[in-house]
Order: sequence, then C-alpha cells, then structure tokens
Amino acid sequence: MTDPAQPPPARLVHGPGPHESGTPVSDLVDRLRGGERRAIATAVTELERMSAAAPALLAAMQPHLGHARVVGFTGPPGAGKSTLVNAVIAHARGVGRRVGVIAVDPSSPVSGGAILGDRIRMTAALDDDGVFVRSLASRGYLGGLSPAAVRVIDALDAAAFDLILLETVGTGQSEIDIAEVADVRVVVSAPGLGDDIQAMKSGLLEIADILVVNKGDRPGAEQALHQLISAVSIRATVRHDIPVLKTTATSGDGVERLYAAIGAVGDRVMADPPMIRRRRRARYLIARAAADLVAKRIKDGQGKRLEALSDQVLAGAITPGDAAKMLIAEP
Ligand SMILES: Nc1nc2c(ncn2[C@@H]2O[C@H](COP(=O)(O)OP(=O)(O)OP(=O)(O)O)[C@@H](O)[C@H]2O)c(=O)[nH]1
Ligand SMILES: [Mg+2]
Repeated sequence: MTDPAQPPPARLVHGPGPHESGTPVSDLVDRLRGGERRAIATAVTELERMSAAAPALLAAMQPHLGHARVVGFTGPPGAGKSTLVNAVIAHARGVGRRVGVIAVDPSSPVSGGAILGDRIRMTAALDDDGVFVRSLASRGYLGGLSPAAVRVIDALDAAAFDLILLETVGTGQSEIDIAEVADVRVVVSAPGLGDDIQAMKSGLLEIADILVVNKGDRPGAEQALHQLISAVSIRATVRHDIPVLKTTATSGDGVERLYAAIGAVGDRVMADPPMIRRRRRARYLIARAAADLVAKRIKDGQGKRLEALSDQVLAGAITPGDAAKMLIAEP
C-alpha cells in the first residue's frame, strides 16, 4: 500500500542508458554503497550533469558521506601528476584500499601529459573493481574544480571508496578549490619544467600538506629538492613542517614514502568528525554557487542597473562597495 500523503519516490528519468531509466534513487544509492560498478557510473553521470534526479540522489547520499579521504594532486602541467596518481593507485590497491579517481581538465597537448584514464588503462587498473576513474572538463572554471567535481566526490564517497584522488592542473583557482575540498593536498613539481622551483607560484606552496619533486631520475632533481626545502624553511607564509619528498613516478621510486606521508596527514584530518569535512565541502559549494549567481546576474539583464549604479558612483553619491551591495541585494 502506498501512502497517499507521501510523495512518490524519486526515480531516474534521464539515465545515461536505457537500463537505469526508471530506477528509484534509493535503489541506486543502495547499489552504490555496495560498490556496484554500474551504479557508481550512473550516479556519477547523474551528478556530473546535475540531472533532474540529482537533488534526490544528493539528499539520499548525505547520511553516507564523510568517510573517504580526499587527496588532491596539483601542480604545473607535465609535472607527472597523472603518472604519480597512477603509481599511488597501484600502491593503495597493493594494501587493499579501494580508490576513486577524478581528473579535472586532463592533459593539455603542451605538457606532453597523457590523459589520466589512458595512463591507468596502460597499467590495466581499469579492469579492477577496486578502482573507478572519471575525467571531468573544468568548463568555465578556469582550470579549477567545477561544482560537478565536488558532487562526483560525494558520489565516490557514498560508494565507500577509501581514497579519492583528485588531479587538477595548478592554476590560480584550482589551488583555492583544492585547499577547500581536499583533506590532503599534494603539490607536485618537477625539474626542467622551465619554471624555477623557487619561483613556483606561492599560492601552490601555501596550500601544500606535502610537496613532491617528481622526475627524480632527471638531472636537476636533487637541486630542485633542496631549493624547495629551503623555500619552505624561508617563506613565512608556508608551514615549516611539511614533508618535501622526491619521487620517480615512472619507476615507483619514493611512492611508498609519499603514500605513508599521505596516510599521516590523512590520519590527522580524519580525527575530525566526518561532519566537519562534509560541512567544508558544502560551504565551498554554496560559496561557488553564490559567486556564480552574482556573476550570472551581472552578465544578463543587469547592464542598465550597473550603468545607473556607475553613474551614482561617478557622482560621488555612493562607493563602488555600496553599489555592489545594492546589486547583490537586488532580487
Ligand atoms: N623521467 C620521468 N618522466 C616522468 C616521470 N613522471 C612522469 N613522467 C613523464 O612526464 C610526462 C608527463 O606526465 P603526466 O603524468 O602526464 O604529467 P601531468 O602532470 O599529469 O600532465 P598534465 O595532466 O598534462 O598537466 C609523461 O611523458 C610522463 O611519462 C618521472 O618520474 N620521470
Ligand atoms: Mg595529467
């Protein structure tokens, strides 16, 4: 008997394939939690596209979130982030951990980097049920994380992955995003990228929990390592106790130490109740959505209003700050 007072259960309408169309969201979440691969793929796609069923899916997943460790890998193009993520997956699988992977805006032709999925395919990890990989475009998010990426993190968290590895190219916005969203932030650099390590954008150093000089087999690696160690010890804005490690992602050298360092930082972070990390991700999503809303409001339909406010600013009647407040307050 269905209770007429209850709304009908949410169902998937625009499933990616005919198989999932009509599936109740609660069934999907049960299967997701059981680690069923097709359910994970469906949930991820629904959330990535923010389909009609996505809000119900997000709501149903909420009680199951906050258990995965989210590890962000960021750094300049071509530093070896994908190769390193791949090596970390291999290590994590070796010790029995299930790993979800999200690559945002994977690989530019300039960097010589391969798309993360390709790299993982090369090592056959994609045949492994303990690994799930999804690449996402960063779309208008300037190399940063899109809100879609954060929703996909939630899906992988609900799917009970132990680790969620997130690869983004280190640009201004992605640093901030990674800092907000990841529990452990790994900043990857390498010798011979053109940029002097010391000149590495300070934003990158500041968010790091762990610093890695990859391509340890290349000339200049040792020097880069020492430059980075001294940069960390000199800069007032950088925590002085962060580990600075050398890896060779292609051979796996140093990956065990990196994995241990990720574990140590993760243990500290995970000592906080899951609610704190979930709240941090939710706060980030709200702030991004609010910023998007304001940008959209300014872009469409506010031309006249902006002009009028500009005139008032020019006349000395109000400050630009006042004008901004008036613009935001506008319904
Ligand atoms: N010699 C050497 N080459 C490496 C190492 N790690 C990665 N590479 C090579 O560096 C190139 C770029 O590696 P990727 O892992 O795709 O780099 P990425 O940082 O993910 O690149 P983007 O995603 O495009 O920013 C590839 O040709 C890799 O094989 C390493 O430890 N040593
Ligand atoms: Mg890459």
